Parts: sequence; structure tokens; C-alpha cells
Amino acid sequence: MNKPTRILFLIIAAALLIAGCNRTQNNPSTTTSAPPPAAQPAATPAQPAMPAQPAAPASTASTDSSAATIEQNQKLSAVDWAMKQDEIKNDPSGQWAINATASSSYGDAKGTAAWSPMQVTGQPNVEHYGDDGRAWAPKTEDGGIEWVDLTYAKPVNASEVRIRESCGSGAVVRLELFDDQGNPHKVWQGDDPTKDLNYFIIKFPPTSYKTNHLKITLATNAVPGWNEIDAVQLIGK
Ligand SMILES: [Ca+2]
Repeated sequence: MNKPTRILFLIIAAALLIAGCNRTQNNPSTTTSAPPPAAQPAATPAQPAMPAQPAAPASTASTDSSAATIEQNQKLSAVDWAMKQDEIKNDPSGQWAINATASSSYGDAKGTAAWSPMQVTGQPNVEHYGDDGRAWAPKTEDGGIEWVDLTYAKPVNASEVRIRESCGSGAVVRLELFDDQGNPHKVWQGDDPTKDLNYFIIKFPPTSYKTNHLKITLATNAVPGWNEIDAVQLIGK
């Protein structure tokens, strides 16, 4: 390569290098100016798993640059929520109910019919917050006190109960465990803070007695609309 050619080559190489840097520098402004179309497809798969309410602000606030951060945070909390759901579902120290009776059921549902008490047995299977026949619903929406009574395969010294609420969450008012003599022990009474499709987790010191039987009481008038329970996990050794 002679000298003029080498200089020409160096100029071209420098020009390409600058062009390359400029392209890289342009990238952030490209992504900032167009976050909504770029961010939305990524967030969409997480949304079905998320409770309806937290997802709503994304559609209204996705016009400025902070919207990207909000969407990213919502996506992360959706992932976190899904991970916790999975962790509970597969907890080796937990068991799911095998039999259920209740104060009443929607449409007097019996056996394994939709909304019958038996819909509380087994692993959770309601995927979205809202009315769903794969959960138990009492006969009336806002009638007042209702209960569901559950039994489990293995008696344990219980330390925790996880109630998966799937519609009209927040209406649980009392939890009782029954010892091996059939005597009830009230382990919790109060104001259920559960919102959306979530577990209401009640922890207590391990019981001195073995139990495989519990009763959950609801005040359905406290949370307007249908109050439904998908599944209940008993934790203990
Ligand atoms: Ca269910």
C-alpha cells in the first residue's frame, strides 16, 4: 500500500468508526422516543398472571420516559408474583385439601360441580381473578356469614394456612383448626387484607396437637359481590 492509499484508507476507517459510534449513540434516543411499542410486547405475557388492578396504570402512563420504568417494575413484580405462586404450589411441607363441605354453595352445587365446596380441594386451578366455577362460591353474594370445612390426608402440627382467594378477596374473618379429638381451636380472627388473586397467609406457632381439619369463616357482606376460594394449603410437620 503506497502512502496516499494508506492515508485514504485511514480516513475511510476513521469515518466508519465515527459513523459506528454515532449509530451507537443514537440508540438510547431511539429507544427513549419509542418506549411504548418496544416495551408493551415484552410486558404482555406477564399480564395474565397479574392481578387486574396493578396492570391498569401501564396503559395510561406509557407516554413518557418514566412509563418505561413503571412498566419494567410491573413486569418484575409480575415475575415475582408468579415465582411465589409456583413456590407455594410446590411447597413440600404443604398439603392441599382432599374433602370439603360448606355452609352453602352457588346454585346448591353438589359433588364436583362448578362452585361446589369440592372446588376448594386439590391444587389451585383458577388462573385469573374473578368469578370462576373452579372455586367455591356460597349461595348468595352478600348474605353474611358462610364457612367452608376442609380435611387433609396427613395430620400435622400445623404452623401456617394459605387461603387462595380468587374473587371478592378480603372476606375471611376466622380460621379454626380441629385437634384429633375434634375440638375447635381458633387460630386467627380479624380483618383479611387480601386483594385480587392472592394467598391470604396465616402463620402461627406450631400447634401442640395434630390436625388435618380446618374451618374458614367468611363475612360475605364485608366485601360486595361474589367471594370465592380456589384452594387452601395446610402447612406443618
Ligand atoms: Ca379450585
